[in-house]
Amino acid sequence: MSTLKEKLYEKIEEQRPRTERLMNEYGDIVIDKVTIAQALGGMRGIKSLVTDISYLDPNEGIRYRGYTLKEVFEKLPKPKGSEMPYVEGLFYLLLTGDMPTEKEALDVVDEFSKRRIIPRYIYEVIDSFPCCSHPMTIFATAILSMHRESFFTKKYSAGIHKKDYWDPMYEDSVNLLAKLPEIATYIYAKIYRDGKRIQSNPNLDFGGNFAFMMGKEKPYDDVSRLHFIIHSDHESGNVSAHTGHLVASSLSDIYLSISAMVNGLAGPLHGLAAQGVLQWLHELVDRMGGEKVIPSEDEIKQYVWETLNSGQVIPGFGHAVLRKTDPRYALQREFSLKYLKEDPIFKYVDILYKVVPPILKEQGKAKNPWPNVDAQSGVIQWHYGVREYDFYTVLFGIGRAIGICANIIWDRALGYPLERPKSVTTDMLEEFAGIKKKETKK
Ligand code: CMX
Repeated sequence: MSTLKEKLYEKIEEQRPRTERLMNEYGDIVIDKVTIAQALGGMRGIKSLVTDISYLDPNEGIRYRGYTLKEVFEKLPKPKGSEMPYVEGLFYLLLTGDMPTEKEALDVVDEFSKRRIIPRYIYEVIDSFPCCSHPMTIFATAILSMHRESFFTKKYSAGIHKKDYWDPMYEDSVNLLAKLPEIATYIYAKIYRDGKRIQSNPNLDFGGNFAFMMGKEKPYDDVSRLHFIIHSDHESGNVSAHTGHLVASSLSDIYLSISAMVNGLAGPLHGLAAQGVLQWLHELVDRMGGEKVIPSEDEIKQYVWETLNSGQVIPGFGHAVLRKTDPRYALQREFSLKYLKEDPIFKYVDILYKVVPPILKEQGKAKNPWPNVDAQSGVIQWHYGVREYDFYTVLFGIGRAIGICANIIWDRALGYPLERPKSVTTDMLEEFAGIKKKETKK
């Protein structure tokens, strides 16, 4: 058994009695109520999911296993000469709740490296897509097609005790996560580089190997580590995490679950906003007459108002839970101020940071006028030469898969059941509201 798996097993044994006690002895304690507005309004804020992997405070932002992002970046072990930590160390932290030592992180690097090679048919699946297919569609399908590799599915058919479900889910998760950089970079090569792919380097870590296969020099390896780590988890209720958890709750394996989560991430109100920001910015750049012309604040204000007045959202701003600037945005901004200060597109993003929040406040609709993670991620990719913005959400998906796999392994370890909330009809809501009498059926 790997060190990580052994540690995980210890943690599962510690955690199970806590969950069982809460369920068996305190199951009737009320933790929330549900209003009509919440039932009609996308279940905002209803406390009905449990995860220990991360917690999102509306004002402070995300914490992974109790650590702020700043602490995560300070404390996780880093490859020599790199500013950003091993992504594999983050997986260790998310799964076990313990900050890994360098050796523990390197064990995971080794485990991922051994499992990185993708089956041949995946290349054929990717190659079979017609031109103009969106990379997220290809990414989701490639993951889905690996369902046949599922160790969990085989074990389940053969008969496995419920308490052991987490074990093959762990194996499937590591098998899948280790392959995501290869799958994504093959898609990138196929769509944007005439199929000219760079083979992986088994001596590199997750972020380093990704940069290598993208054909990028330093510091793109750190850009990749930063990107994957900040996108990995955002508690359980966001569309991608919730989709992954929901699908896995029917005991669908990790390939089915992660493919489904990728589809949720591909929507413009969620991960696709990373692409949306750059698309929207380039419309402005074109209008200004090119990147070299930096618009005035007034010109940008006018553009923002035009977007709002045409009934569209400003991509990269607002959030369903956060009520302050997203710390994931702040971290990327800090990186950009260090490395991209003179980048013309960053200058646009910088002006937007000043201009958009007061406008959204003045408009008075968005509950959170501040920027989210997607407002900054694309400009960094753009700066380092990844200019095909359709691809940005795939990068988000690689990161997000790490957190969701950790969550799903724990779902199985703690025996979380099939998810099945109850629906009501509009008539019933009107009866709750007292505006309609309950009709008795004759
Ligand atoms: N621009 C314009 N209007 C916005 C807005 C924005 N950036 N953010 C919210 N609003 C509007 C909503 O569309 C909604 O309008 P209606 O009442 O007409 O429906 C109103 O303000 C209230 O929305 P809210 O409660 O503040 O926000 P929601 O929880 O409904 O939605 C989110 C959250 C992220 C979908 C929304 O802020 C948005 O559309 N942002 C732009 C897209 C984006 O950046 N998405 C990425 C989020 C991060 C991620 O998941 O990757």
